[in-house]
Amino acid sequence: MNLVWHRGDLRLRDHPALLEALAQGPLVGLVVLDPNNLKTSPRRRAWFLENVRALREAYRERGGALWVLQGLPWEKVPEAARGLRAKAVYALRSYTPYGQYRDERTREALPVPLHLLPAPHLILPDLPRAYRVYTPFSRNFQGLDPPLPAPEALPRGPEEGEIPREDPGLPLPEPGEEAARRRLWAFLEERLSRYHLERDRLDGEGGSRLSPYFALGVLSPREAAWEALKRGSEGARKWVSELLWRDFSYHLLYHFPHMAERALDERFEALPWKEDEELFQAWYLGRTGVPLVDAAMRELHATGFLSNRARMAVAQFAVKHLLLPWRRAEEAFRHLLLDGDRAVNLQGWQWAGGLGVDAAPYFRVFNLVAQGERHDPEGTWLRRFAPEYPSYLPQDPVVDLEEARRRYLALAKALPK
Ligand code: FAD
Ligand code: IRF
Repeated sequence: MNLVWHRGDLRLRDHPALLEALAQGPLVGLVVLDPNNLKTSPRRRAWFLENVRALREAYRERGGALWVLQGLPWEKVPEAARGLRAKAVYALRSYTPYGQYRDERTREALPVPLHLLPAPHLILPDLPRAYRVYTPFSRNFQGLDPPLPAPEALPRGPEEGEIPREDPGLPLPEPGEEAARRRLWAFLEERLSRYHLERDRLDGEGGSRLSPYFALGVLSPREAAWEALKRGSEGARKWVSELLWRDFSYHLLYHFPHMAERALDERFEALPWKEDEELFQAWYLGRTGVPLVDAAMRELHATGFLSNRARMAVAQFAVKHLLLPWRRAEEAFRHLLLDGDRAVNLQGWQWAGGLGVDAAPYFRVFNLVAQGERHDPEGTWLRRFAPEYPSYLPQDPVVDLEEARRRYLALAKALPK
């Protein structure tokens, strides 16, 4: 008997560890509900739990069994291994700081080997060379191995553990691998070829909305990229380049773990960040008087999703115009997102905020009126989420956009070279 330990890979397809274990004989799947991962918002806990439930169903449909235990992995994985007399534990390697710590600690506590296989990234995060700029990083992409099929049948085994229910407080997308794949297929057929033209829409309808699935590994990014590249349009290449941004995020955090706490370019830590609770709440709740920012933050609270354009705008506004302590804002923002992911969100914030990721020049500051008019030309998105505004012009804003822009530029210019 072997154990296949699922973590951020709640799927059966394109899963090297599952196939490797299957080749060895009988197996049981395992998810550990880890308090270190689950101290987040109810919506995110619920999204994780519902996808675990879907994974258990997928195991059952193939005749297999998924154990779900609650507690610390370095206690629960050895417990499961002993209970099942497992010969080994198989999992996909994690590259995040906590994931690496957890896996080492679990390895030490296990009476049997822990085999960590490379996860199907487009570019493995642990390249020997560390890049801070996306384009040279992306040149490491050398095509893809074809995705692996899901096992048609799984060996029978005992099932153990309840999956708790949690009220997410908002409607969730349909969980599970089959739902993710239906969405992928619809996107590939209906929108992929126009992706490069539509991806900046503020309503997010130009994109795939697959990020909540990618965040939990319900869908394999390698499989998604493989399917897109088969279709080979300009839209497909652009879409795959966004999946590479995802891997770039893991790469950055792997090589520069300090960016979880400080700006990648640490000089920016010296900006006069404003510990102003009222200002923070105005931003967080979407009451800044800047229509684009307010619509975005309210959409995020209501739905757990936001387009990339809107994310860039609200993050940049928080960092550059408001000088809010960016770590706190980044964290609060992440707990609202169903796709919230530490590595990707940190990259997004530090890129949009000009804090050292990529070649994003600090002096680029969005015009939040023009952005709204350009990327929501009919104003439908604005009317939906912030209907009190007749246009993208600020109304009694917490800061004057132009003044705040100049203040930020002067501060940034004065930083030591
Ligand atoms: P699509 O446009 O269909 O792209 C396909 C996939 O590529 C996405 O699902 C996602 O996995 C990946 N991707 C797309 N854009 C990016 C990007 N800029 N960086 C990294 N990966 C990308 N994405 C998250 O998944 N989790 C986060 O916590 C997160 N936080 C962000 C914070 C900020 C400030 C910014 C600017 C971006 C953030 N992003 C985050 C990236 C991006 O906004 C979302 O992945 C995207 O909007 C999701 O929509 P989609 O699935 O329709 O993407
Ligand atoms: N992985 C686990 O093994 N156990 C859990 O309880 C997890 N809960 C999560 C909740 C949310 C909202 C997300 C991800 C998880 N993950 C859990 C996946 C982790 O990201 C993954 O384990 C990673 O390796 C830890 I989003 O850094």
